[in-house]
Parts: sequence; structure tokens; C-alpha cells
Amino acid sequence: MERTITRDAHLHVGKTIEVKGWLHKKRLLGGLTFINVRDRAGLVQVVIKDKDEVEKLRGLQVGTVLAVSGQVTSEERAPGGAELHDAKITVLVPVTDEPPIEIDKPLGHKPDNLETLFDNRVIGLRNLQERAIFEIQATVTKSIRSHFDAHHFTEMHTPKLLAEATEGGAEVFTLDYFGKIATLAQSPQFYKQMMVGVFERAYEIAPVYRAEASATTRHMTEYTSVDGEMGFITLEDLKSFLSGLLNAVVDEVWAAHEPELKRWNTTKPVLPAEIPTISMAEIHEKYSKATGENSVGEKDLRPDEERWICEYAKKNLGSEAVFVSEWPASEMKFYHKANEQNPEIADRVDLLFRGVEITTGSMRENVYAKVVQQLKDLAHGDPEDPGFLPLLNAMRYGMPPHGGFGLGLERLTQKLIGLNNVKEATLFPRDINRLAP
Ligand code: AMO
Repeated sequence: MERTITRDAHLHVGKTIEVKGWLHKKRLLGGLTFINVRDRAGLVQVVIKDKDEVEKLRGLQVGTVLAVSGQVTSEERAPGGAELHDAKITVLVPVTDEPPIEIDKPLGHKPDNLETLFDNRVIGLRNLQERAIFEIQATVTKSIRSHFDAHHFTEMHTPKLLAEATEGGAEVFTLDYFGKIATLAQSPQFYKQMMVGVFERAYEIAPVYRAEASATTRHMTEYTSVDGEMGFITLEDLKSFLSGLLNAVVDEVWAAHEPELKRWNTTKPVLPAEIPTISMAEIHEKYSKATGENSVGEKDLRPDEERWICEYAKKNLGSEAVFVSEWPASEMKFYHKANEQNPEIADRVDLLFRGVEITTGSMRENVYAKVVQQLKDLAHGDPEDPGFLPLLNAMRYGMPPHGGFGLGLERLTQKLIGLNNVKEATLFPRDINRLAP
């Protein structure tokens, strides 16, 4: 008999079908045995009356791989609105060990439970509520890709083994590379800029590495970075692109996963077509006035300020996301561009969403002589260094005004679902204490 996917069982009421999947749950009720079988689409409930059939499951645990045939009966209370009766069971792979984690009810996500959740990730992900996080994440990436494609970006794949740190700072992993020192890419920053000279618009969705030595709810040592870079644009164009991207992701994710999102108790994010912008100085001022905590003059936003301004924007501007503009030039990376009218600020915006920064974007210095100077002054880098030379050569041989952004896929997924920790939105999280599973 051809295999039917559980989602389609209700289309065959009155007929006999065969499903294949994993034993997800087993219980005895009024002399009958009820089992749930899980496949890629979801669950189907099966009622087993025949003693010989029940006997086949004796001693077998959740996770046992089964083929089950039975007659489809309408049953409103069953998942998918149908169940299988008079079932015949074939055990394909018996499992006799009890699974280390229960998977048929929501798993604990309190801070104290997270290590257990991650230790048992391989089995825990079989829980449909957990699996949904990553089905949603898959839709997020699909939606991001189609947005890039619709705007004529070319997808690229850039090296993660590099000669120099791209973002600088202490958060760089170094490794022995046949007697030389190599770094793990903190971002595809230089390559995406270089590729503007080739494709004009390029993007990548790939892992990057940050030697984050502290355990926070926002940082991991490996995460998936969505990087876009575009030539012939202004900072306003970049903001419009990001507004469109976030709106598209939210709409498509909600269209595809509304029931799962509601099960995670989240709401559809409210976003205007153009996400509002507030300058850093204004945020400091508003926050300080409202909370009595003085942040005026600080060169970055405090985590609490990020949360506060998002609440403010939600209440007063009808937006659950906000751009932070006018970053102090003193905090610039060497590849950033200072504002032409006011060199005290950088042409940079960060995008905050539901209380956390999900994106940094900026215009890049595209004038060869200036970027060489900034490399020396801001990064203390050597322009002849093979790690920097290719980027500088791209400028030397003709680069238009350009800009781009990096977006943390897991942070976006986390905030769309309303999870407290970015690691909950990561299939196999990596942090200072965790390298497995
Ligand atoms: P930045 O370093 O701000 O910018 O990173 C961009 C986005 O990546 C995510 N992110 C992280 N997610 C999880 N764990 C981490 N340790 C972590 N660090 C960063 C955040 C952040 O907003 N090259 C620039 C981007 C650019 O200018 O194009 C960059 O990497 O969501």
C-alpha cells in the first residue's frame, strides 16, 4: 500500500490507508490502546482493538518506527480531524530504551531547564512544539531568500577561514593553520563588499564565529548571519530595504505558521511599511528622562535601553521595530563611512526588534585613500596585509557608494516566536560552555 502522510489522512475517510512514522505516544483507555504516530507533517491518532496488534507493541518505547494501516474515521477531537481504526501494526525499527526526555508535551524553557533541553536536543527536537521553531526558521530563510532574489541580489558563498579578523575586537577565534595563524570569519564583511564590484548586489546566509567569552541570552559563539550588500544606494535606501525585508518575513511566517506561533503564545508583530528611526542621542535623552537612569552621552545603547525604546516605539509609533541612527563616529569600524555633513557621526543604523538588536547596517567608505587611512587609524591594520589588501584593491579599482547589513537569523527567529534566549532558536547552540551535541 502506498504511504499516506498524516496531514492527508482526513481526505480518505472510510478507506484503509497506511501511515509510516514514529511511535509518539501510547496510552490505554477503556480497554483500547491509543497511539499517536508522528511523521514529517504531524500526528495521527490510531485506535488498536485487536489483542494481537496491541501485543506487537509490548515493551516498545516512544521512538519505535512503525508502519500502521487502518480505516480512516472522522474524529474531531483527534489531531488532524481523523483517526485510524482497526489498525494493523508493522514494527520497522523497535526501540526498547526509554527516551531521555518526554516529547509528547511542551518541554520546559525556563532558564534552569535550558541545559537539559540542549543536552537532550536530538530527541527533544522530536517534540512538535520544538520542531515548529525550526520549521518557522526555515520559512524565515526561505522568505529572506525570495526577498533578496526579488531585489536582484546574487547569492554567494564566502570563505570562513581567513587571514585577518573582519570585525576586530576580542571576539575572534584564531587557529593554527599549518604553522600560520588563521581566524574564523566573524562576518563575511570584506567579501560582501568586494562582491559589490562584481554583482552590485550580493547576499549570503551562513555561519559566523564570535569568541564571546560570556554567557548571555543574546550571544553565541557560532550563529547564522544573513548578510546583504548593495551598490549605488544611500542609507535611506538601506533602511527601506530592511523595512521591506522584515515586513515580508513577518507576513510570510504568519501566513505559513499561524497555529504554531499561537501555540507559542506570540502575536503578529505590528510594523509600519517604513520602520521609524530614532537617533541614539534622542533615545538616551528619552530613556534617561523616563527611567531616571542617566545614559546621556554614552556611545552605545544599554540592553535595558534597547528594551525600553522598543516598548516606547510600540506604544507611541505603532512599530515593534525601530532603527537607531546617528552612531558616534568614535565607535566606527574602519569600513564604515562617516556622515559627510557631520563627521562626528557614522552613516550607520541598527535595527532593534522586540527589545533586541537584530541588525547592524551602514554605508561603507568607498574612497580608496580614505579607507586606507581609516584602516590605519581605526583598526591599526597594515594596508599591505594579505587579509586587508583584497578589500582595499576592490576600492582602488572602482567601487561605487555602497552599504549593507548583517542580521542574526537566530535572534530574528527568537523574537518572532517570543523566546527568551537566542539559544532556544538555535538547532544546536554553541556558547562558552557548549560544543555538543
Ligand atoms: P554585528 O557584529 O552587529 O555586525 O552583527 C550583526 C548581527 O548579528 C547578530 N549577532 C549575534 N547573534 C548571536 N550571537 C552573537 N554572538 C552575535 N553577534 C552578532 C545580531 C547583530 O545585529 N559586519 C557587520 C554587519 C554589517 O555592517 O554589514 C556585523 O557583523 O543580530
